[in-house]
Amino acid sequence: GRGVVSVSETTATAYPNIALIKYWGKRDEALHLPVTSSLSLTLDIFATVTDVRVADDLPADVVTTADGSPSRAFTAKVVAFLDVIRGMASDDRRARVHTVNTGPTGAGLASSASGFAALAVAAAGAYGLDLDRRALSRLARRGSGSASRSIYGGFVQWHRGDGLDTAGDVSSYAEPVDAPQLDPALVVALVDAGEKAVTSREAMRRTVETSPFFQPWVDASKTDLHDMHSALAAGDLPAVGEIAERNALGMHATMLGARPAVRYFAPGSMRVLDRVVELRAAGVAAYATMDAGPNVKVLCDRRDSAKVAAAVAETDETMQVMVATPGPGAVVGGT
Ligand code: 2P0
Repeated sequence: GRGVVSVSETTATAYPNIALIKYWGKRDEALHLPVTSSLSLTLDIFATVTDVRVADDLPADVVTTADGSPSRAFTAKVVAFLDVIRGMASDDRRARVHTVNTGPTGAGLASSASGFAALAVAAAGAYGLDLDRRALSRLARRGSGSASRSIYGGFVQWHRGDGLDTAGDVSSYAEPVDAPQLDPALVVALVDAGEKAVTSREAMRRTVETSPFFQPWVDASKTDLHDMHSALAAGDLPAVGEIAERNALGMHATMLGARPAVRYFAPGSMRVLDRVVELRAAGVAAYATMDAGPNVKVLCDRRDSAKVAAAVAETDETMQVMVATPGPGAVVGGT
């Protein structure tokens, strides 16, 4: 240095998103280019707040979380992500990253989506990159595919994009999808808030490489996405829910077909899925979706959310049940 330490710091907040049309499988592992396009709803709970402080007197990146220091694997992902940003900014300085997650980590509740969306916004700011939303969504994708969607609030589509390398990277971004007539809620049933046994990254890879059911789901997903756009535009919640549920269960079927199989369903998940079927039989429009973990999220109208939450909670008195509604995109600043 020149005897003066230069420091720049940015804090950002982002929320998780839950996919109604899932992202499952990559066509490029390094750039996180997906096999399919996906569509999600950003939530208003479980925010991640991340602070990035760049200083030229730091010998190495330092990553901390609310409960101390994170796993080696998490730190390695953050450092790799910062390397991408340093390349874009032509800036070699190291950074101190502090991240606070208000939701459970690694339990299929999209902590990596809120985490890398917040990190993308905070690190872009701290390294002085002036990026628009689309560029931020492409950047967040480099940390975790689903993070591209958490740059925006509400309903969001992440385009698979075309081609590989630069062409793929440029065309695989997220953008918001309008659904002005819908007033949805997602009831989140925390069947098990612990860390999952198989990471989604490993589970995806195994599914793509070994499951005979993967390609049929990819084909079906195209139809699901098309139908989902019609349902969102029409404000047809039962149609949105039916499409989301079939897409999610189909994704889990691809995993059950992997060798060895990947199974995220737990007994408690099944009880919630049964309860959702009972709710529908009783005339309540409620539809389930599940990600890379045993937790179940139930899509319904906001007016039905208390009733749905109570019905879901009855399946296990010890289980935590939360009601989420559409949340905002990633922003600079704390909560
Ligand atoms: C999704 N999931 O669309 C799907 C559905 C889980 C099940 O995106 O490898 O953490 O970092 O790109 O984004 C979770 O995978 O995976 C995920 P990487 P990510 O939300």
